[in-house]
Amino acid sequence: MNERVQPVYLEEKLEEIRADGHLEYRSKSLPTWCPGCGYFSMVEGLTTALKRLEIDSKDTVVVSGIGCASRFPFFVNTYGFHTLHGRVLPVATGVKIGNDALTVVAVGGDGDAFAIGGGHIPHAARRNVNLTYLVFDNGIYGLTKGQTSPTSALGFKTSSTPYENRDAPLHPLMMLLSYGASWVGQAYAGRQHHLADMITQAVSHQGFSFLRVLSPCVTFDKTNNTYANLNTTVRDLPDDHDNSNLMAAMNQASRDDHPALGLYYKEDRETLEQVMKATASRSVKTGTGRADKQ
Ligand SMILES: Cc1ncc(C[n+]2csc(CCOP(=O)(O)OP(=O)(O)O)c2C)c(N)n1
Ligand code: SF4
Ligand SMILES: [Mg+2]
Repeated sequence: MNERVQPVYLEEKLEEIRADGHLEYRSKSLPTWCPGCGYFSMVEGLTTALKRLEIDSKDTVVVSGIGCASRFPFFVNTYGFHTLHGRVLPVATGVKIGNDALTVVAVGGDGDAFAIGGGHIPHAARRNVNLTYLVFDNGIYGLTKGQTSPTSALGFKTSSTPYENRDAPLHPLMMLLSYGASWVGQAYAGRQHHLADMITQAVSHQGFSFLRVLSPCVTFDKTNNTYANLNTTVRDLPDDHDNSNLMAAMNQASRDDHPALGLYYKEDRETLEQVMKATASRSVKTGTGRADKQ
């Protein structure tokens, strides 16, 4: 006979949630996302990661673009910057260059990242700016009521493609790997503990870390990136995946029929801030750049 399921009492659950202290990273504003939106997991994931890494709120800046995903800074108790559509990375890069003691987390949706903001990603990646970029990929424009995005599936019927989407989707992981991102991973809003682990790793990485988070838009997508579909299609990266091997990472990233979760690729190399400091100290030593030497 099946054991009876024991009830979970609200007070006990609240005590459990409060116990590890990550709630101190939540702001006083309740998220305004639709009930069931995958984005709630990201708030849980980032606050858990900051607590685990013992990074002070006052030393953290969360920068976002525009979109449902980009409302994120309002819901965390850190410094925040809600910028313009597609401009999250230039602003986040500026914040990091201005004060490299800060932990900088850039956040946005798939439209913000790969449509209007697509031109900025390769440069942040190749320069290895020491920040984390979390892209919440729901394959749709949520905020503007459900148009196709650059990651929408072929055949997807949306408000901008009432017959069907005929534009082939981009491959975000393949793009980031070829752009030279030094940390590339994938997570899923429906696997919250794994998501928190991945955000923790991404934030700890010294260099440009890119985490794509697959996330259902429960309001405007009833057919594609639903929890029911993603629960059956996502898989883990194979145990023997070598995340120092770029070709192995690309091989896994190209298989988007069953998207794999985990760390695809990681490499340690000089960050933009290190390059800039080295260049500045060379300039001081050689005197180049001084008006009296020109
Ligand atoms: C310059 C500019 N162009 C267009 C818009 C309208 N707009 C706001 S959010 C958005 C797309 C949002 O989609 P995504 O980035 O995927 O975020 P989501 O809402 O799905 O989280 C668009 C086109 C805008 N705000 N500014
Ligand atoms: S419209 Fe979609 S992406 Fe936006 S909050 Fe609602 S469920 Fe989330
Ligand atoms: Mg989107």
